[in-house]
This record gives sequence, C-alpha cells and structure tokens, in this order.
Amino acid sequence: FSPDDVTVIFVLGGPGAGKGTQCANLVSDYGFKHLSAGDLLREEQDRPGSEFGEMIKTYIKEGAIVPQEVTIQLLENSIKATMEKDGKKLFLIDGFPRKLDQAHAFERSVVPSKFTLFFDCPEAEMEKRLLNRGKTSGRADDNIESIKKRFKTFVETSMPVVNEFEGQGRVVKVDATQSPEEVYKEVQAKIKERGV
Ligand code: UP5
Ligand code: MG
Repeated sequence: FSPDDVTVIFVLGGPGAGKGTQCANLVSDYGFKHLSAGDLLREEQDRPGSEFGEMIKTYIKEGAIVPQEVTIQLLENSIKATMEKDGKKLFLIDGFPRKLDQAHAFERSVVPSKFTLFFDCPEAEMEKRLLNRGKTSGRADDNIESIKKRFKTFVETSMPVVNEFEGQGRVVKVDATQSPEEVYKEVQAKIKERGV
C-alpha cells in the first residue's frame, strides 16, 4: 500500500497500559478501524483448522512474540478486507510491532506508519490492571507468571522499537497512569498536533 491511500498509526505500550481502551475511544470519535494484533492472533488460534493454533497458544502463554510471518499476514489480510468492504483508510494497529525486525518488515512490505502512539505506564500499575482484568477476562496470559514474562519481553524486545521510532521523531508519548478519561484528553490534544 502507499501512505497516500492508507494511514496507519501504531499503538504501543506495555501489557495493560490501556491500548485497547483508548483505541475504542478513537474508533468512536474519529472513525478509525481498530486492528489489535493480539486479538487477531487469538482469533487465528481459535479458528478451526488453523495450522498455527497450537503455536500461537504457546507463544501467548509464554509472553513471547509470535513469528512475523503469521502476524504480518493477519494484519495485511485485515487491512485489505476492511478496504474492500467499507473503503476505510485509517487504521490503528494496536500492539504491533513489538520487535524491531517486524517493524522494519511491515513498514517495508505493507505500509510505513504515520507515527506511533505510545502509552507510558509503570509496571506496578499495569500489573494491578492486568490482575484485576484477569478475574473475568478468560485470557490465558492474565496470570502473574505470564504477566512477568510479558513485562520482560516488552522491556527487552519491544521497547527498542519505541526507542528507534522516537529517535526518528515518530513517537507521540502519552502518560497512561491517569484515569481513562484523562488519558484520552491527552491523546486527543497530542494527535491534533500531529494533524489527525
Ligand atoms: N484500564 C485501561 N486503562 C486504564 C486506566 N487509565 N486506568 C485504570 N484502568 C485502566 O486495559 C487493561 C486493563 O486495564 C483493562 O481492564 C482496562 O479496563 C484497564 P487494556 O486497554 O486492555 O490494555 P492493553 O494495553 O490493550 O493491554 P493488553 O493486555 O491487551 O496488552 P498486551 O500488549 O499484553 O496484549 P496483546 O493482546 O497486544 O498481546 C498479547 C500477546 O499476543 C503478546 O504477549 C504476544 O504473545 C502476542 N502478540 C504477538 O506475538 N505479536 C504481536 O504483534 C502482538 C501480540
Ligand atoms: Mg489490548
């Protein structure tokens, strides 16, 4: 795709930083299509006949990053299907890319992103949110063992992506510790500065 035809904003932040929550706000107010890489992987995991189901399950439980061939294909298919179905051209890609080679591959082979919206949140707060959500979410990775592994992967593997984009002046950073309403106010003000 060409960035003239498709606008992609990456949404990153640690596990439980509030990416999904804020994407839902942006969808209702700006008409973005929300593509959560994690949701797409969980759907693929549960799709009868998927050759990747077992692999995805293992990676998610271990808080590890699923190989890019799978994730990028799922994202690309969703972008294509959305454009064909309702002609939408604005995409929030939530929880991806979380590894440098995946960032490079996506921007080279699918489309360069406009910028990255980064939700900055300390681990103690994210842990509290995830354990609380885990009481009802049914997510296989909302338990303390998986959460610790997700934090480690985030720091070691995913933060380098944010840091590289930041060095290129392509990160919009938001303080994610406030209430969802306060965080959203900051999001709106900051993306306005970027021409959204
Ligand atoms: N909450 C939200 N905002 C709040 C606020 N301001 N104050 C208080 N509470 C707040 O929020 C989490 C919880 O906190 C909710 O209960 C919410 O109400 C509350 P949510 O908006 O869901 O946060 P989010 O950042 O989306 O957290 P999530 O758990 O989805 O983040 P992860 O990044 O861990 O999960 P994801 O689904 O993206 O990935 C899961 C796994 O998939 C990864 O670990 C990995 O194994 C795999 N994956 C890949 O391999 N490759 C990819 O590209 C993507 C995923
Ligand atoms: Mg999420």
